[in-house]
Amino acid sequence: MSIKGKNIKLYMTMNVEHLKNNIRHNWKNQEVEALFALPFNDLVFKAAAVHRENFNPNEVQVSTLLSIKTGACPEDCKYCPQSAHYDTGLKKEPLIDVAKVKGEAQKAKDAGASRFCMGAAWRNLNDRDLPKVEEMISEVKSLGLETCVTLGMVKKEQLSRLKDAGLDYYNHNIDTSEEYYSKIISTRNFSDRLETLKNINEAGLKTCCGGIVGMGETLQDRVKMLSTLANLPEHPESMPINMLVKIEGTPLELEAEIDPFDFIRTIAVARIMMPKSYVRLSAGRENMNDQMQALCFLAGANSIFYGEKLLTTPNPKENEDKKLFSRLGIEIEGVCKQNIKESAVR
Ligand code: SAM
Ligand code: DTB
Ligand code: SF4
Repeated sequence: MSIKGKNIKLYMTMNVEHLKNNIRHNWKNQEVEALFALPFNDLVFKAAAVHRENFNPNEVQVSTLLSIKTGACPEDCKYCPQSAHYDTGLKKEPLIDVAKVKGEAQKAKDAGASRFCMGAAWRNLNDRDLPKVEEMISEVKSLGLETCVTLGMVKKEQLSRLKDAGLDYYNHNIDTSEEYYSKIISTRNFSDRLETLKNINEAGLKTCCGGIVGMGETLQDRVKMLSTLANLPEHPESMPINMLVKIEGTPLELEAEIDPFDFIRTIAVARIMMPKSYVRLSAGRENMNDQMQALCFLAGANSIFYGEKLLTTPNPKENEDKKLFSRLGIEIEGVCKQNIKESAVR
């Protein structure tokens, strides 16, 4: 077959209505492997086709993060600067004041964020901290922002209270494949993660769940991680794909660099498998150039963390992201331009 003929065949198999509503929960690892094995251009083209059938490809949702309790975490996640098991030189901070959270949320809103995500270095949410977290959520919600928290393991009754306080999303990542999980974390197991995800879903909250790429996992681990996510009873509404931020003092400090194309492939496969999920280009953007980020957006990423800090590590400044968006003709989703205070992003 001529190259032209092959391209037409590829296009015919892609440009069909089923791309729109093809929500599947029965992905087989072999099929996912086959997606990863496609030539890069074919994979990105397919992912971009699915993306534009389901979203405006020139819009990106932006969320801002705030660490509400920093460091001294009892868990031993090998990637994390906040684990008490490693000496990363991080300054610990107890649960911060509600007024501080409100101030930071207002700044995030002024800079153009539509969602505010509060993260705590906890193994699980303790009932003792619940009232203060509820207050934080309702204050952020009252500013007209979407709310998200990531607080570790959480019970259904606690989630109902958070929902009543105005919570929209709960972030809880599976991080990697079930098989690789015990190589990365020993203080909890993969089924603990799935149990919490079940609680989130049953409490009627939106799920934000994804993972980390570049922790020394194999291609099979990436395949299995994405299959687990896609085969959940419902696809997570929001799916952060983090590129490992290598932190001095953690066991993954000297991990080998991931090939940027392999990272982009992971985004593309996630987009194809979960057509209606927001795939977030998450941690690691400080180590990505503009071209790599542009390819991630082409491959179906349509959300970012926005603001110069993630939880404890740096992230590109808002004005850098705005410049990149402007060069790519990308608009921030759901935010009226007049609402973004110019002074807030300089
Ligand atoms: N303690 C809670 C938990 O682990 O679920 C919430 C906070 S924890 C910092 C949230 C997520 O941040 C982790 O699941 C992981 O995916 C991500 N993360 C932490 N450190 C990271 C790093 N160095 N590079 C990339 N992602 C990281
Ligand atoms: C997610 O998947 N990535 C964010 C958010 N969810 C909570 C956290 C990234 C943390 C990167 C390391 C740090 O800044 O501490
Ligand atoms: Fe603690 Fe979460 Fe970091 Fe693991 S990822 S050490 S649970 S803060």
